[in-house]
Amino acid sequence: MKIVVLGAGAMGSLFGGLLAEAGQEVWLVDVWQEHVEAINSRGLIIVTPTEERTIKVRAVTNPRAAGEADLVLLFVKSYSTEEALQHGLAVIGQHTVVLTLQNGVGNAEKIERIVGRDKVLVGSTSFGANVMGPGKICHAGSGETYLGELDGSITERLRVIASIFDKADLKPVVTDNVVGVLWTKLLANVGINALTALLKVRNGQLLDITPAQVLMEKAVAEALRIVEAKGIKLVVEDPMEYVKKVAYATGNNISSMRQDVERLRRTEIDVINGAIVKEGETLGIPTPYNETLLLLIKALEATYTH
Ligand code: KPL
Repeated sequence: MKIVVLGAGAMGSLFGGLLAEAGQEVWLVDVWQEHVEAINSRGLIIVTPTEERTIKVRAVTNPRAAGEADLVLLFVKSYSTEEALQHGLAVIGQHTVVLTLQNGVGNAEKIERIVGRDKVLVGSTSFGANVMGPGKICHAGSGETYLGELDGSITERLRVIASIFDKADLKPVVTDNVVGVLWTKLLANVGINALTALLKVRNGQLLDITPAQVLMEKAVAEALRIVEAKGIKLVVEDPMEYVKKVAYATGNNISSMRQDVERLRRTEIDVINGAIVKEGETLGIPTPYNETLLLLIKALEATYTH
């Protein structure tokens, strides 16, 4: 299967690298020239706690070079979705399937407006990776990779992709409720990401700071009201406990939003706490804690240029 990864940051490179190692034809596409050049000249280096290995995989800055793909994995930041797809239209043919593995909610809707609903698959992964330098990434942790159709059906194409992911040890789980999976993960991001970025703490420290834990609970409680109003079926029994468990289990992590803020990069706040605020406005549900977190992160982003 020919797989094109749009957005070969840490996670895109990890998925692409593991799939190439498992024998698939993989093309990594990214705007980071140095990363692309390093991968082409000496291979993609994947570092784990026990080993360092080099994988041969193609990398390009211009997706046109890759040609038409069977499967596109979309890993770009949520705010770059439209631009990346427009830029990558050359790889999308009549039979190409586009699988979003991005953070937050609302990405699938953006993609289907460009490529059509029938081409879109949705995924959510709890694998972890960080960029160590051009052409070198750290595989920080393995979890599951949920895969689903937007309408909840279990299709042959889902099974085929799951079997390919399985051979690459990407721990696929085919689900009839991928929307529930996405919203469950969103709750953890709503409770953890903005607060860790604002307080400059690791995920687990939120549990040791009482006012931070109160803010986490308030933001998650607002999100749960939205979940209920939308009739979304979460995939955990006790969502509040789940968010705390994620903070504990990823206790030593520097959240993706804190990393973005520290590197003076735009964050994904719009598809996390921002998504809760937007849904609240549509549904007539007040979301003052999420709105405050959204505005504080936006204010922080605005200071980058001052
Ligand atoms: O997904 C995450 C992120 O940092 O974006 C969490 C779950 C908070 C782990 O760091």
